[in-house]
Amino acid sequence: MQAHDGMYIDGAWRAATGPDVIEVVNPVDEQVIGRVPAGTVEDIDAAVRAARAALPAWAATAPAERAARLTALRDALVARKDEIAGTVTAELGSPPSFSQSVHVGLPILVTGSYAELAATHAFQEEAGNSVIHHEPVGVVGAITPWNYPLHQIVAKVAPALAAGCTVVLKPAEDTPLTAQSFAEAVHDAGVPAGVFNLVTGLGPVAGQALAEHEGVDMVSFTGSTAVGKRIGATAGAAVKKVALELGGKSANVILPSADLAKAVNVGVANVMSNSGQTCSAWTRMLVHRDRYEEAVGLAAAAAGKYGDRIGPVVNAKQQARVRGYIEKGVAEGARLVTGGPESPHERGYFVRPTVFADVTPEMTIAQEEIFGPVLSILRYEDEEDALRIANGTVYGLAGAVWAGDDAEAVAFARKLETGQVDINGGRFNPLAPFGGYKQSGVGRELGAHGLAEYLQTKSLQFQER
Ligand code: TXE
Repeated sequence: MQAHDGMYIDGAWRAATGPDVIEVVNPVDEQVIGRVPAGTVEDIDAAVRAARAALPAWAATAPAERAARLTALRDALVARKDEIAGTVTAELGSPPSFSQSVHVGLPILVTGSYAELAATHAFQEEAGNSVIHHEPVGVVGAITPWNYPLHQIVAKVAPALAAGCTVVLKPAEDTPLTAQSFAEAVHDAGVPAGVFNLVTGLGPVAGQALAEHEGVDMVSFTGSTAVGKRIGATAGAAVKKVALELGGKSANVILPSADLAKAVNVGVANVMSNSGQTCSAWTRMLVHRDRYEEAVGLAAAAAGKYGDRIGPVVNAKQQARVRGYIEKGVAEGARLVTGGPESPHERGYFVRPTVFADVTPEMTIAQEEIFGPVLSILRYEDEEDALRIANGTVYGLAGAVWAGDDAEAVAFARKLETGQVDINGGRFNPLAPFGGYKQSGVGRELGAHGLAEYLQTKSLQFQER
């Protein structure tokens, strides 16, 4: 695949300062499909300087101008839709139709929503004798993962630009080609030089240098809880603003009055989607004991339908990690209903769609994020028990509640310690804030709340108003 051998800094592709490269591998056939430069501390420094230099002018633009650039960015993404979807499929191994509809379709929606929000958001308000201004935080260091390569970038860059911030992006090692296509779309959109900068590279080198850089006012990170905690600690020590979107172990609570077949089928599809590499995936299905075996049968049938037609996970390390969790589930006494740790193909990082029954809340597979196509089905005695199990992990990112009517599901959802709940199936809303309770993170992405993360407030007091 076509790859740039430099960094996008100050509106142009510049030669990288170091000799190292990162090989990008197609997880379906393990072939190298491209090489990008591994950024150094110097590359990060150059990008941060460019972002700082561009900040005063961009922060001072009228919101309508920022809205116009974001509309142009959405149009540029639409124009490159096929190209980017092909790149995501090549880097991540996801099926082409899913790359089109979700991996590129959602970021287009989100970019459009921020074009509108930039134009309509109240950047100024009044309270008594004060006028309150919502001003950009400054230079944002964005560090993103590979699981939704374009969406994770857009969920940070679009609100940051809408707010009037400038950005340095360090994307995941596994999916840098999508990030390069995004940089080209930003360029096509006429976003001024230095407002958006891209440095590809390794997390512990380029990522860490970005998180620690004194010229960065805010770090926005999505990734593992372990790295997120470190970034949070570093940012805290430097009194720097931070947004963290970390892991999840979300519960799909099926109350006795629910349409069981629908709840189970949608639940299985949710876990298998993107080969299970979704932080908000409903990886724990909670079913009342009276309908438990019926649900297990339905889940096995639904998972079985995938056969081997599920995409791979992103790399060999993730494959080994997911298989390790499946082995642990068996070792700890869970009942393997379908799937298993063996690879279905000789080549590629595939994992079989796997369903476990008789999973108890303290088991490792019920507590830790697996990030693969693995569903755990747990049994509950009554609603109180269901709530205790659902809230009984360190995470709180998403979840689902199914009941005979929405009101009953809502009453239960209000008691869940989690940032987003789908009621009787739900539907994606680019304006709904997304983010975690507990160790799932700090801050929110998407919609007006996502925009507010990139703003700080200044109040002006008058004697009379
Ligand atoms: O994540 P990392 P990995 C979870 C999921 C997965 C696990 C490991 O459970 O199995 O994390 O995935 C950059 N300073 N999620 O190893 O390492 C890195 O280069 C600064 C959940 O891929 O956290 C990449 O850009 N940056 C998640 C980004 O952090 C550093 C999505 C994420 O990589 C760094 C992905 C450092 N010291 C994984 N080390 C979600 N919440 O959606 C790494 N990075």
